[in-house]
Amino acid sequence: MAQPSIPQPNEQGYAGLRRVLTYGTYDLLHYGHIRLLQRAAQCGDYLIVGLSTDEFNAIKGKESFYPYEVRKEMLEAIRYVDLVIPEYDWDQKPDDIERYHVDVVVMGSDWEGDERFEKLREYCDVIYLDRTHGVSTTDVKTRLKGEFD
Ligand code: C2G
Repeated sequence: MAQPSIPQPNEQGYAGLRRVLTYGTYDLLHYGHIRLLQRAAQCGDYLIVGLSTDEFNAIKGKESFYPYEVRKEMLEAIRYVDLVIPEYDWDQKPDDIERYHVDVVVMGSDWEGDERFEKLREYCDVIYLDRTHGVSTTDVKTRLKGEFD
């Protein structure tokens, strides 16, 4: 698969263009997702989202309502998102950081302290943003199921 184009270095190199990377399933988009993406975008100048593939979701024990291509289309329509790449396993993050010259990985606070992200401090900054309370894809599914049963 051809790699999506990413900003090339200007005469100052990559100076001044702070790249942010985050990961997630982003199924049934809700305001918790949007608020995370909005704040992640404020951590730099260019926001990349590593979107979990359907196959990786199965590894994570998740089954999304929308398939990858639909979730990707929806994320790409969000003003805060500059690029969406596939997340297909837990171990690709250092390669992503190098390939896209990432300066900071940002995740919601439910991931705070998780070794899979703490180990990335070897490559770039890692920031956890407060998770938005009161909303989750699971809750939305459960409440909708209850209303239509
Ligand atoms: N999030 C949030 N507030 C919520 C729900 C989610 O801030 N109410 C954040 C999560 O912390 C995460 C992002 O939104 O940073 C995406 O959440 P999910 O789609 O649930 O992604 P997740 O299952 O956490 O997958 O390799 C990492 C995984 O792919 C992360």
